[in-house]
Amino acid sequence: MSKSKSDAGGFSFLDVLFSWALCTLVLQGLAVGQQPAVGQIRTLDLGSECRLDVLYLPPGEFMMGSTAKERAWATGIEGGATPGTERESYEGEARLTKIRQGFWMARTEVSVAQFRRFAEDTGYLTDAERPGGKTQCFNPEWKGYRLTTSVVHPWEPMAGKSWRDPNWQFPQQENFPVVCVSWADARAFCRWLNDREQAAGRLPEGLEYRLPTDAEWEYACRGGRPRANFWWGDELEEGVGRLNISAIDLLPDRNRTWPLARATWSDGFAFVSPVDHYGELGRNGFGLADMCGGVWEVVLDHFDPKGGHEEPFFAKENYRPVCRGGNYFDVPGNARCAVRLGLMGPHYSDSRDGFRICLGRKIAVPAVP
Ligand SMILES: [Ca+2]
Repeated sequence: MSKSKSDAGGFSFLDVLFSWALCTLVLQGLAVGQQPAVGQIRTLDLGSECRLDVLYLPPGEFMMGSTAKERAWATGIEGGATPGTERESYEGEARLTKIRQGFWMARTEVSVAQFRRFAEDTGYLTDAERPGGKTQCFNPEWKGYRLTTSVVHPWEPMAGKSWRDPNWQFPQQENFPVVCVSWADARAFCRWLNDREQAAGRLPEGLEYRLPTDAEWEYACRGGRPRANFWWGDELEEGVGRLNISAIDLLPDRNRTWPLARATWSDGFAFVSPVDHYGELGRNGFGLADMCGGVWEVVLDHFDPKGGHEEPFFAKENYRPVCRGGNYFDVPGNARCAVRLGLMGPHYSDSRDGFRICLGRKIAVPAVP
């Protein structure tokens, strides 16, 4: 049989249609391939056998902020937060918020070991370590609140203390979250990561390592679940074995717990705990650990007392970074997904405050004195 003209070399309509369909599928496949799978892990090698995992979070939307019912719970018997303060109003009313671009969030708060790699590699001195620097640390002479007479706060500004020695009454550990670092220090850590990854040709086009925005943080904290007090739901009791807050844990060398403790179980630590200590049970729907409790996590935005913004918010003065998630010393009402506070300033640090990094779209941050 002789071949028809189209078989021999020309293209029939069906050939063209088939090629177009194949081409479209391949292009779609490439586009899909560019989107990492949810929960996909990138492991950063920080040198000296120190690593840092970031997990992919897809674009999405969530309800940011809290409801009147939630805020009433927070300041009630179980939540334990102080009624009558402005604090809960900082969360804003629950509103639909969009995360338009996926990003990679660190599984844990930055650890002492990870921060040490940065400090050793660059010789960087944190705000607390510079001449005249101070950081807020626990005062071991502290007797209690004396709420009926005068409030005596357990944390005081101290010189000579830093992330290397946050004045714990026990040895600092490499797997603790780093604390006593400021917003400026956290951003310097991110710059180091960017430089390092860029030099190694590992920094993805159009992305940067940075602090997550206020909205990205809360989206990440909620772990893809409907709005609730905590990432696992509304019930405090379901937090057993999931987080480190003020619970039934004796203070070092004392036969007492934090006086305002409300969690009715032992989480194992009166002060800081190792990152990801609670393993699978302590990880949310996105696989992120210690989003509630542990240490406060400073984010990129400046503080707007009316609530967090979908797009990052930067003030023209009063540069007060936002911190999220509560810490080991907080009552349950102050360690919810919606909780946010403004720090004193970009150079302020505290042994209850640390940070977590992400890899996301580039965001221009105005220069801050
Ligand atoms: Ca935390």
